[in-house]
Amino acid sequence: MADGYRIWGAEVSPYSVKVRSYFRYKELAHEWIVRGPDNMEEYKQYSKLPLIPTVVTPDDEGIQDSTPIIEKIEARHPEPSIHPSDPVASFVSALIEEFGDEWGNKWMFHYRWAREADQQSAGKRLAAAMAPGVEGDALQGIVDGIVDRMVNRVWFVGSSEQTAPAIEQSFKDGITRLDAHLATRPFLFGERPAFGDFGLWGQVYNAWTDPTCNEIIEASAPNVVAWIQRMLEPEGTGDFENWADLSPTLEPLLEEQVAALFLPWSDANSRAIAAGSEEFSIELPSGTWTQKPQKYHARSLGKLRNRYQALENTSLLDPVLERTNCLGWLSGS
Ligand SMILES: N[C@@H](CCC(=O)N[C@@H](CS)C(=O)NCC(=O)O)C(=O)O
Repeated sequence: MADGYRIWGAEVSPYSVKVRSYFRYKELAHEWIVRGPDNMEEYKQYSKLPLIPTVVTPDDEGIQDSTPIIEKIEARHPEPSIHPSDPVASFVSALIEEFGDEWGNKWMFHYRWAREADQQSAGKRLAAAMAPGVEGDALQGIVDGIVDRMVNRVWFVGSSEQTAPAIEQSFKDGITRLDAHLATRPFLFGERPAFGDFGLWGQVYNAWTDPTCNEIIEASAPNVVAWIQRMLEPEGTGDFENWADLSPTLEPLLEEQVAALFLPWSDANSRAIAAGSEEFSIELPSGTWTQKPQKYHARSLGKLRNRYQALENTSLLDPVLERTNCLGWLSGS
């Protein structure tokens, strides 16, 4: 039995750094293990799926999937809580966590593999972890293989010539909204990080490590830059804010990004999975969006809807969800 937790991950993996940021915030003893050839066999023993992060608990249980990982660890170590006590803020935090994981990932993944400079930058960092010590032409050969594989996989998250302008506009608009919101607070929900910070941050931080997104964020969003850096080793036990204080700058993000783009996309994706369709198309305000459905996201939308339906009293939450056009997508009405 080890003293602490072990996290298999990589700096280039948004879900891995999300979980690491959470462990750092909670001050839980852990070892960060960059998955590579030297530890692959051990990694496999604990991983049902070939994905990172994989967390191994002190009693030697392997757990995967960043959202359930955080939920499980939070149940074991509830203080300091990552869930605001204000019921509206608490649900919105979970909504933003899901938005970050699923839509923020489209931002990051699309930009990372769309342009030569980003492909090479990420390809080199991935290759360095996969083949430590390899240099020169041999390293470039690995980079080229990675880039080729990833560029041919961007359709998986819905990135294509058709959707590229919509994804890039969504990223820029989202960053602008986040910057305004973070102008007067260190974290999305107040003086300490919430569930929503971790999910969204993993993606935005990774985007920031890539040249094109780095330039956009650095040029236009100083408060987002400060938050990106703060969330690497988050600290803070101050209070979460009430919804009344958060709403003026968070509701525009909910309305323009979560309700107008992400939830209709997620609902259409989930219907396509249920119908066994090979492909789905949806009209978003940014234009037609066509892609192959993503099974994992249908499950996570189901979990978010269950979270909403399990709430005993939604009298404060519903007007906010209604006003921002999120309600119908969550309540099924
Ligand atoms: N839903 C999972 C997604 C994990 C995931 O997609 N991980 C990616 C890296 S960010 C991965 O492991 N891809 C395959 C690989 O790198 O071998 C989570 O939240 O942990």
